[in-house]
Amino acid sequence: MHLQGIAELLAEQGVTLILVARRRDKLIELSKKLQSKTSCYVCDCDLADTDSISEALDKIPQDFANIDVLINCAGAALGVGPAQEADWNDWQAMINVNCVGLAFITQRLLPNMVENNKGHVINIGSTAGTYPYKGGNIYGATKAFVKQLTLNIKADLLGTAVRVSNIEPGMVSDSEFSLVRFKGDADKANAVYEGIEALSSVDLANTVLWVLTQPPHVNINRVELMPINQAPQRTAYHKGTHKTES
Ligand code: 8X3
Repeated sequence: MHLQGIAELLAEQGVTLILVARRRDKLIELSKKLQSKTSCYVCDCDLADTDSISEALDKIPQDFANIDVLINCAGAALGVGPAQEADWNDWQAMINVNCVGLAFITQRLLPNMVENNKGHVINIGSTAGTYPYKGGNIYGATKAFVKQLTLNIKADLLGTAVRVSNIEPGMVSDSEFSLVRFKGDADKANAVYEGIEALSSVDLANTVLWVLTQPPHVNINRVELMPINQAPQRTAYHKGTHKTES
């Protein structure tokens, strides 16, 4: 998961962390790994469910409550089929976690940052939010939402020292992203990256750290990164006849 690579790099810097995700056992395992470097609070909640997020945020202990960096790195792609064959439940799940959950937690934490005049919201978007591809349908649309929300929040933050950034990676191979997209079919998930040295969660974490450590007057609005072996797709075309009603 992206969370792990980012948390590990920030722990190296001694940053106090709140680890937020659904699976408590995984979070505890990660926090144990990081405990020699920093203090971590484990906050298990379902980022697709605003009640669950709200309840979890309300339980954050006082020592951790002054949150000045929010990294929205949860997100999912489900399915690779065309829009006309999509399962609505997959679309709803992507909208819930990639858009609703992200917007909700951001909206909850932003007022404190503005009040303190200190903070940074870093969203993990995707190149899919800019470049369309076959089967990208709602996933790309949710990431376009994240990109535009970032830029619009930037406009609202004018006059404050709070920063907001969108990091937009292309293919990242060492997370569960592809496995989730192919619904657990590891062969199909791995085949996507065969012959490509894809980005890693370390590359992503390095980008987060770079964005975060710019001088206070510098706001990185967007960073787009791809493996050397990936490029934005050319405009698609179809040769031959198109289907018409007879
Ligand atoms: C994922 C980017 O190109 O694997 O956010 O769909 S891609």
